[in-house]
Amino acid sequence: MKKLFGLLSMVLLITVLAACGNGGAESSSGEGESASGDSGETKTIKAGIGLNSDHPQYKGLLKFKEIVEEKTDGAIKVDTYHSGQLGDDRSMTEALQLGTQEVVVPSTAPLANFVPEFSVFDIPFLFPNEQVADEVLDGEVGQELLGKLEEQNLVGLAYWENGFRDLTNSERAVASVDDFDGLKIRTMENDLHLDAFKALGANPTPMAFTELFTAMQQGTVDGQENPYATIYLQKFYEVQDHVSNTHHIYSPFVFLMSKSFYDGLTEDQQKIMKDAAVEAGKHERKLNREANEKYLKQLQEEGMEYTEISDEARQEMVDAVAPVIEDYKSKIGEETVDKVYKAIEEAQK
Ligand code: TK8
Repeated sequence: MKKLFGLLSMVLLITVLAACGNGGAESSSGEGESASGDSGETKTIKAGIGLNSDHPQYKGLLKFKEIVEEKTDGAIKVDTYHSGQLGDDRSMTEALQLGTQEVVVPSTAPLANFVPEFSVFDIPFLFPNEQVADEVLDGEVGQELLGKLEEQNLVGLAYWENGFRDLTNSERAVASVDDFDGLKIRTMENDLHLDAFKALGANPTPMAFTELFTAMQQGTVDGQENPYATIYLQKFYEVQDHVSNTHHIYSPFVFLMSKSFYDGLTEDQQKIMKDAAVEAGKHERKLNREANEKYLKQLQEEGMEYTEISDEARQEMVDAVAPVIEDYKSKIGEETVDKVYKAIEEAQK
């Protein structure tokens, strides 16, 4: 009897797992179902990110979970995974396309491999500050770009923030373009980043974030670039000695949902997803800005040497990457580039 019961619960478990695993693609929930799920069927969202549980990105994901589970009365459950437990940005995005994962919040840079227009945000020194970035991303052109993700079986629900990126390395203090000479810098998997660092004189290598710590530890690369919050919370100070406020790029995150899962939801549920992604994003942006403000000091307390980039030195960097930007305009799409530049101008009025 005991054995039979064990067998039955096993079968039940497998059935439940299979139902969750298909990402709701063959959803039986039907059109008329309310947000709270009249049929009593529970859907589970597997949501993964690359950063660890101390990072605002994870706090944002927990906020999303809280809102969704409350607003759907438990009809949709959210399981959260951090630290690349489900993979890196690129492989998780592919999992969304396949319908084996429902949510990921990647940087926009690797997304350019799916929708080239996203590379517009990889133009160095594009956004002057976070407020302008918010306006452009949450405004018309930002939302238009999210729409392009549909062709890739992805639904872009909101922009979150990774933030302004700063350079760290284990070789030398970087104060100007000359100091980049030959530095082995890990970049995100993005061609524009790669070419921009080459133009600065560095020796860049693209690599998934999940490989980065070990690569720095083993000396495969000398350095990397990420916002202070990541440098601190991922303990990069343990393997990096120098940090400079290059602020060379503002890195957005995009909150992505698998299209097959999203399409299987009721209209009410879809709205709950969108609202929750936006709301959680506001929370994440706020925490992230607080974090980026406080962690530079803590990095110095951990023993990193801080080098300030003068206005003059930054202008040299702007000039060094200018030909690369020119070259990429047509690859990104002139129309998108122009629209973004215009929106930035508008936002500064
Ligand atoms: C986390 C990444 C990461 C990004 C990078 O998954 O790869 O350097 O800045 O933080 O999105």
